[in-house]
Amino acid sequence: ETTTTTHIALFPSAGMGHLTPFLRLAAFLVHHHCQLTLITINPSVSLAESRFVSRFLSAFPQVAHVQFDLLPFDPSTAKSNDPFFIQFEAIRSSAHLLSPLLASLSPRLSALVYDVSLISSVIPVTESLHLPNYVFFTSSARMFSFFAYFPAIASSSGALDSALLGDALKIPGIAPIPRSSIPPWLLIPNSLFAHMFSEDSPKLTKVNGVLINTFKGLEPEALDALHSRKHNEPEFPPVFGVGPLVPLEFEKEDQYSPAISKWLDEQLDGSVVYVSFGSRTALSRDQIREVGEGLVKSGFRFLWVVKDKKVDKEEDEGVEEVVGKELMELIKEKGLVVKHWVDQGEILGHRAIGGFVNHCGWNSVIEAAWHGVKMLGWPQHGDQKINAEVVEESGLGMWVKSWGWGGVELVNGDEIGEKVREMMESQTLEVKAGRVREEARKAAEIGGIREKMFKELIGKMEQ
Ligand code: BUP
Repeated sequence: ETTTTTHIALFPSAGMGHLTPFLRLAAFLVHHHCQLTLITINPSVSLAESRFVSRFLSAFPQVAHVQFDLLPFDPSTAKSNDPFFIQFEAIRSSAHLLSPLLASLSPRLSALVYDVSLISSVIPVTESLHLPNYVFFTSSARMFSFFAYFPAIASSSGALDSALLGDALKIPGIAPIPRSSIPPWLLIPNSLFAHMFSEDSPKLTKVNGVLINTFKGLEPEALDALHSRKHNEPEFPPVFGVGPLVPLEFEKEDQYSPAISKWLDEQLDGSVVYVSFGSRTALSRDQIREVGEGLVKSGFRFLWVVKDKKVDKEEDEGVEEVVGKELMELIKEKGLVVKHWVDQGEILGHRAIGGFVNHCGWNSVIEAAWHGVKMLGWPQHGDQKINAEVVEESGLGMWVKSWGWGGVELVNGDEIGEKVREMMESQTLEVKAGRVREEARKAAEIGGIREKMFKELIGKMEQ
């Protein structure tokens, strides 16, 4: 019988894309006999987040839970009008309150694991408490390479220096990042992300370790470069590829799953396209309708999750109103369209799913890799084009470079239909995605690289 000695506090940030991998990480740490305290932000931005936390806590009663109450924050002072990013700023400005909270936890903490968006505000706290701090980077290793290299190419305004950038950003050890793939915010002086990257990245020297939800079979290039320090400073912390962090039992959503499973059960193997742009991307009404037309034109059956508002609490219209009555009639014959949270893990694992049209949010990429479902990436914002490059390079899928960032230019239905068909009909992609699945399964085996990484990480925390 192993005794529990390592007490770790976890501090995730806003949005399901951040919370999901954190709670999966938590489940693995419990499995490795760590004692945990989960700190959650009160109030949360979306309903999906509070529901997810409740499900986690009822499945893991041994995990202690502390709510972190944010100080009042005036959104008009924020550098963004996106509710999730406003929350990032609100958390950053309340972070000093963590100090008494962490100091009061018992037994004494071995480490704090926190979201990458909080580096500058958390470090003073962990320094004052002499508490080892670990950053969970909730995107790809390729994106982390970019983050770690950022100070070398930023101008004094914090944004990327256009003159230094040229057509592509050359970071030693990884394939160049084309200018068009750089998150647009980072080219805008004093934007929230330019500010965060330029403030936070140099502070990596004060971080004890970085966790990334990835594995060598998916991202050999970036992980090798990071481990051999081809572009990160020697004094930067070690990187732990703790992935694949995949959907777990506690996540199961029962409310709508039976209807979706029933529909999928009636379809042929590999015949259905699953379409979702993640938890916080609402396409414009016009773009939604083009997507619908494209799916109908592709000739394939489809399961499509529509989002009309960034924040789920604000969704107030029915699917028919959003998609349009006429289109809905056409869709009904070929597809299932829903406007609620679905169990994505279960869907991607269903034998009927043959392809995934997705924005390349990193969790979705990992989930597609886990099930070997080939992807048509359609990056919308932020890190997603850099993630799409990983999707293509690994063989998991394809993406269309001429489709711009989300909301900039309308992509028409004909083109969408054509690309969906190309992806669905590609045998090559199917074989390659199958290989990525094998790599993911190998990494997750008992005695595999994921377990090795967890052991190394916990060993370091125990020192
Ligand atoms: Br929508 C939706 N069901 O209906 P990403 C999402 N998910 O399980 P994002 C569901 O949320 P960021 C749904 O499986 C994934 O684990 C999905 O994270 C799950 O994208 C997660 O894929 C979404 O990283 O976050 O939400 O855009 O922008 O932070 O990448």
